[in-house]
Amino acid sequence: MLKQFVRAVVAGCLAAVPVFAQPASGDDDARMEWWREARFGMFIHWGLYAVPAGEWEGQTRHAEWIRTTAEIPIDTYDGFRGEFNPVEFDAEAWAEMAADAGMRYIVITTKHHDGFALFDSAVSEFDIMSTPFERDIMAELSEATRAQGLKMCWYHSIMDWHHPDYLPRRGWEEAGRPAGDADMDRYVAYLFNQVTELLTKYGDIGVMWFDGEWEATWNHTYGEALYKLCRGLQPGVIVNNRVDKGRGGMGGMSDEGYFGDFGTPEQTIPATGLPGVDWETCMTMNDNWGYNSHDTQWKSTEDLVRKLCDIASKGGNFLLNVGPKADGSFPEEAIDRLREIGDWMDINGESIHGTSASPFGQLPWGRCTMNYHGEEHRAVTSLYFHVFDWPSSGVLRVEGLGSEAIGASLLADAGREVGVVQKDGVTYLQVGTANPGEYATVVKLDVKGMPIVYQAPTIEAAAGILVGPMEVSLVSASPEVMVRYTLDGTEPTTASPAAEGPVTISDSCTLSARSFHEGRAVSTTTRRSFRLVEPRPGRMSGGGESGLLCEVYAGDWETMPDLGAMTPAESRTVASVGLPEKYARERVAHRYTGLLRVPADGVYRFALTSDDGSRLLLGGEVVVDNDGLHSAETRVGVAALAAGWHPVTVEWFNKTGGADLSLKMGLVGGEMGVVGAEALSH
Ligand code: FHN
Repeated sequence: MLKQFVRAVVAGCLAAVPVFAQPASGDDDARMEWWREARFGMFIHWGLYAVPAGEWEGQTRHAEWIRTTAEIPIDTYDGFRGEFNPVEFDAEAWAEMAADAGMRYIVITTKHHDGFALFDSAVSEFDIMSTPFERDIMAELSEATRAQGLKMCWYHSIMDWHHPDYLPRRGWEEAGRPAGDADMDRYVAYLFNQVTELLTKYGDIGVMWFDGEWEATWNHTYGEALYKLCRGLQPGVIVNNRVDKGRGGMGGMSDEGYFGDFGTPEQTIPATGLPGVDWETCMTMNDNWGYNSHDTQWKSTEDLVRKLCDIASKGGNFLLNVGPKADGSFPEEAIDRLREIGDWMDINGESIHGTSASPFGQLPWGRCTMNYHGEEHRAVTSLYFHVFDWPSSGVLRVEGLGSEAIGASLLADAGREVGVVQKDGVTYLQVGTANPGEYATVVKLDVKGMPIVYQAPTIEAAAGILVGPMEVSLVSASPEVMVRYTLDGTEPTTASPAAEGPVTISDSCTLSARSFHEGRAVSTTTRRSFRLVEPRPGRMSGGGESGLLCEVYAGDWETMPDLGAMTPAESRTVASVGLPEKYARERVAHRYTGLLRVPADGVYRFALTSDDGSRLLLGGEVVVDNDGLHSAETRVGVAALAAGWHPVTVEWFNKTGGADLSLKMGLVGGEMGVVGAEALSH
């Protein structure tokens, strides 16, 4: 019955005209309210992979990916079920540690990529009930979580290395586990079955946190159907952007037109928040999601608290991970950090929960969050300054605040009053030389109404180098201010020229810009240096043949190797930089060499996209470095080039999983286009 029901749902959704229908924003706001208020949650990665605990055949750097990274045959891996008996598992203790740490929701892996379900699934034997433990962990944890007033949320992997219908197989196990009559639609029905179980058997669920969406067999149609399945089963549930295909790599934010209620930056914090965009950074406490008994790289409590402040100051949520051991206990190092974070949150939690992003730009000494207490509370805004670097002078300087201060206090010192002086666009908080707090000491400043902040101008230019006259824009986010500037690095004054539009520079200089309002400076000064350079000369003629030489190497790398010093396994001529359609080779590297034609003197921008690492060299100099293990990410570089042919090298490697490579170029300020065969020779 359930299978027919889900097939009908899938058919219904899959048959639906693909529309980018999003629920009305009013519904969205109500649905997202608890999540936006929460700001802080616990991630839990737990499953059979905790049994080997990161070690296999003498290698100790595995974790939740161990079945793939250690190439463990499926029958051997399934055997871990017999050893999975977490007698120390205590749902109440887990939920209490999360609540005491100031976390407001828990996201746990109901099924990770290995396919093992931590819940009692009616549609799979590969679940917790086939272990000696035989208890529905998700049932126990959801009850304990709600008892602590927290939201229970499910992580669920789309990618599945166990189900016979999931495609693709891992490259290394294709021979031993052929795809046979695997049917992805049949797998999707299975996936929908389990998601239906998770959203019908365990009460109110806060978030469906999907993952493993990046393989080519998952697509936007499936993603839309899955999003609608979740919302249809629990209309109030929140679904992350990994349900669909719109996630931009580990940077995590969503492309337009895809489903998902929030972006999911992973192991990284965006440089700035994005107004009106919901996002959550997920991060490990050490280096691994799943438990690794050898991993001692624990982040300090100070580092974790400051990350929480940084994320909240940008309007994001922090999902901090714990990887429990196979016996069901948390690692002691995690317990210690949760307790210490909780001690800090006991004093400073109001500066995190229910706050919104800072109205300031970068603050040199720390971060800021805010909470506007609407008209019913005398229209007051509380500004929370998280001070990382305590002022030795005993006076904290806040630039650019145009609002009238009401009063200030120190959360860490039982609300001790703090003197406030406002003069010439600067607010001085007399906090005293002794820092009463730890990790990030919070100074609370109440101001009248919504905060007025004069942002320092931004200096927008196509590049930091020029080969001739170049326009530079001086932009302030505060419409009512006048931007004045100097070109010699000195502080702008009311006598300095005003930027009535773009400023043209023709030589090396240090441009300084500052905001002025009603005849006085109201912001800090922004500075940026520019260099006049000679374009690198090119050769008058190209090579004999169109395209590039591509040399192919085999190896297992985590960062770009020195391919030039290695012997290629094969080489061929290719039209341009890139990979064949559906290219899925793993543990491979390419080195493209030849000449690139530049049509005219100028400063050129190059965009290099790759999964995994890559780099671009021109004339032997690195112009773009996009090295490292990552999903498809784009890095940009610039070079001043004269018309002619320039020696070009592109190097790329893929460890495992997805593969991607492309190169675009264009004059700075102009359109970028794929570098085609017509511009390449060797
Ligand atoms: O491959 C997974 C990984 O194991 C872990 O679950 C993280 C956490 O978000 N997500 C994927 C990597 O992006």
